[in-house]
Amino acid sequence: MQHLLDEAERFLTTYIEETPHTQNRLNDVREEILRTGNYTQTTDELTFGAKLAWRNSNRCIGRLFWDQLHVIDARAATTIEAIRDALFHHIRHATNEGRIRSTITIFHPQRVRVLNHQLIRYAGYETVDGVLGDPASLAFTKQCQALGWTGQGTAFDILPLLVELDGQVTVHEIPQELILEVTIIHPDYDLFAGRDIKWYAVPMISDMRLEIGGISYPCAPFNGWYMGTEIGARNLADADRYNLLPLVAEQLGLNTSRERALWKDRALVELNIAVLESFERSKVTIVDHHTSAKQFARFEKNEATCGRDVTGEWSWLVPPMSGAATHVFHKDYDNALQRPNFFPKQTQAT
Ligand code: HEM
Ligand code: NRG
Repeated sequence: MQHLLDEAERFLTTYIEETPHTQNRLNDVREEILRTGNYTQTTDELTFGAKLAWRNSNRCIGRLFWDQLHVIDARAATTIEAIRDALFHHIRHATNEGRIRSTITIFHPQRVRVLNHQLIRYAGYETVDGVLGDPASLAFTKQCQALGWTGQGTAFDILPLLVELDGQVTVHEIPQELILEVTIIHPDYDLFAGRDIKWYAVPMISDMRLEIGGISYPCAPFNGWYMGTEIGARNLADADRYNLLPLVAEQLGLNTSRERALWKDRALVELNIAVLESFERSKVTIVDHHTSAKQFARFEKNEATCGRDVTGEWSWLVPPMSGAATHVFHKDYDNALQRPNFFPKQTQAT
């Protein structure tokens, strides 16, 4: 109770400080907590809180745009149909035919959960020839199959949504017309030997808990757009993901028998060029890591101007290729935790 009172007071004080003209709800909220042990935030408080949570996300290099977040209050969606429709609406609104809008949908704090890691993600299957699809999805894919779902068996099967309402889990296939994907094609080389390689347009994280003013929202899927390296230097490149560097290097005619020939590095560059060019040609929002780092520098400057300290987690902020070519590499960041924020699901509210 005292913890909730303190957190509510801290949040509402920040809200009033940063947005003058706002009605001071402190006394009402304090009274509500003392009377009921809880309080309900207004949609305005939710909106401001979600933006602050993004601003405080130490691992995120995309924070320049923290104030431009579309916040959808879906706390009233408490039937399975309403929840499913709100999730479909999020995907459609965020995707916006490629002109991606940063969006968060906030569901009822107690009754609703989504079990997916991201709203759109590819399945992974164990086969005799190794993993088919995304190895990161093996466990979740099994869970979907145990609930009766079967995929097509391609390397890029879109997983269904697993929605939990009052403890009951249901499976929902996402309509094909809501899913925007980009086929990855290099402008000059056939990188994949004719294989169809693609990625979905919008990363929509659905397994983090949003905390605002002492209230936890375990179901609050959010998205921005991709930084190219997330796809080109990690999802398609990591040895324990799609592991495409050996194929790309071979297609580029590189000598893969000597590490010091830097074939992985050369393959990475061309793969990342292919990702950025393909998104651009498909008119789907994406940012390269150099531009993203520059935008982050502007964020740091803006925050200093407002008299706020920027916290950050260096090992996540530095892009997974050409790190030292960005200013982020050459600075220290204080990884102090500020609230509101997003938390991995397991973490306690303390
Ligand atoms: C992490 C970029 C929007 C919250 C990240 C990462 C990148 C990134 C590159 C590191 C991911 C990784 O290494 O796996 C961007 C870009 C955005 C954007 C380019 C475009 C607008 C957002 C939004 C939110 C957000 C809208 C929330 C409202 C976070 C959080 C993490 C993160 C919480 C850490 C995730 C984790 O711990 O797994 N972002 N982001 N970002 N971002 Fe952003
Ligand atoms: N690396 C993950 C996505 C993590 C979040 N990245 C963002 N977030 N860009 C991947 O799927 O590759 N965002 O909200 O835009």
